[in-house]
Amino acid sequence: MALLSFERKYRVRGGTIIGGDLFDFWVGPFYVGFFGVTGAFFALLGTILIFYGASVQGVWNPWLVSIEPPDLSYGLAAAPLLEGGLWQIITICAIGAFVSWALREVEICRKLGMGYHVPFAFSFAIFAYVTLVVFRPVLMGAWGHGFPYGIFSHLDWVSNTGYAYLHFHYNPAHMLAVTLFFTTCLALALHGALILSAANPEKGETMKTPDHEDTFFRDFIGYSIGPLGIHRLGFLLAINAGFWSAVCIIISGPVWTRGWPEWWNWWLELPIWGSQVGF
Ligand code: UQ2
Repeated sequence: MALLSFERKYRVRGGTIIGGDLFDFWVGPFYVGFFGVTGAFFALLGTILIFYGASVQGVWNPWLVSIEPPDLSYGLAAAPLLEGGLWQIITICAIGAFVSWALREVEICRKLGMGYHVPFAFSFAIFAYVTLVVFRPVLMGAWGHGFPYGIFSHLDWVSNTGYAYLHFHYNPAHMLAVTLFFTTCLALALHGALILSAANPEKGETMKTPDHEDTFFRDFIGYSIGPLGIHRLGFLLAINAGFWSAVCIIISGPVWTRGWPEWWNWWLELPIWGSQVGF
């Protein structure tokens, strides 16, 4: 079906979760919907508040702008606007905008009669963010455990938080998450390269089909996961990378308070070693 006739067929009313027909329209190429309106509201308000914070601080170098969370002494209370309150409102705006974006994806899926795989996948990224700025701070008793909203300042936070556990790479969930991120890159590099090699031929030649793609990997390693399978694999690798990232930070503090290298003492404490080894 040509794009224009496809759009005439599927750019139709319905599929909204909330608001009925009220916001069920497009602005140019963009579907609006109730969640397009809430998303625009939260994104705009959050952005304005970041600029307001920058102006009060007199910091206009984009690398150095930073909206800091409240001091730990505020605990889980609301802080004054310029002492972390801005960070708290901006966090609400960010979550509001991210969730609106996911629900707008859901409405578009419903219009098209598609599965919810895209919003489901995006929800793992939202989950990882909310773990950093809500779940872990709440479990540790202070909003001050959230990260600051700034380019260099959030890097400092990551470094400091890592060193607070001596060597974060010894965190077993961090190991899993990193491995999943790298494997996601491997899978996408293989997939992108395979598709380009088959579907983007030299001038004058015709493109190859999935049979060629399968045959390449069968010749190469005796196995092809298949053109649908590679997307299932990529999806699983990516959502697990996000999920285990959230796990690796939520257990740092709320579950394990000492250095991560020490966690591995369970290995030395196994009762299988000779008496002269371990403890
Ligand atoms: C494949 C296939 C594709 C692909 C890729 C493979 C025709 C177009 C990349 C090969 C992938 C394999 C063998 C899995 C690799 C495993 C990991 C954990 C990275 O067979 O089908 O479709 O794009």
